[in-house]
Amino acid sequence: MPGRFRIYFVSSNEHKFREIKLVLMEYNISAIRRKADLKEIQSLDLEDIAREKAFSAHEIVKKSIIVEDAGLFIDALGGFPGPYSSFVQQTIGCEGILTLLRNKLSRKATFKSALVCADRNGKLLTFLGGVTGTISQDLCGDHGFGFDPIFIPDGHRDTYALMLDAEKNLISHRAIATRKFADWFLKRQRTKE
Ligand code: ITT
Repeated sequence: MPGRFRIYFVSSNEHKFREIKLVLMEYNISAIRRKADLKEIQSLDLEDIAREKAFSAHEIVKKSIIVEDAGLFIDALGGFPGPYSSFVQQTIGCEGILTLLRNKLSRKATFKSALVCADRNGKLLTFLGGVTGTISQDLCGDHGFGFDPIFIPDGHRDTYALMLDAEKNLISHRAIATRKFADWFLKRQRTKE
């Protein structure tokens, strides 16, 4: 059943869309996907990257939109791959990260998400989410995407890839940012009514 409210989610990534859509359904908000490979600026700050993406997405869609930028920040690698997560996933992948961590004492990492909403007039608002965890010794699990098979969130024994979307959505960096957005969005709709 379609939600009472609608928002466009602009992304090239089907997995991110599925996760965000599921969270927003809880708030009666329908996420509609617009596929676009948005230009990404070079920055060490996910928020800056997401805001630029939101600006470009709004130029294309010309309606209220959300975009999201996420990255895995590994302590022993000085925060790498962080904003370079997409490139690193496409090149050395999860196995490459495990190789880089061989012999490292710390396997601590943080998954971060920056979700940016551009309203109808192009005004930008940012919502952040983060989850700390550890990098597993081996790849584990078939669900999800990207670095899911090697990230174990704190307080859990399983990697993200051993969780179904609905389970990952109870705790993930993306779900935290998305829930912050949904709370703000619904509050704004109520003040309009
Ligand atoms: P957009 O078009 O929305 O930008 P993208 O795939 O480039 O899609 P991001 O820049 O947000 O998405 O993420 C960069 C990469 O980080 C992504 O391709 C994955 O490899 C990895 N990643 C992001 N979120 C993840 C998650 O929840 N679980 C596992 N890997 C993730």
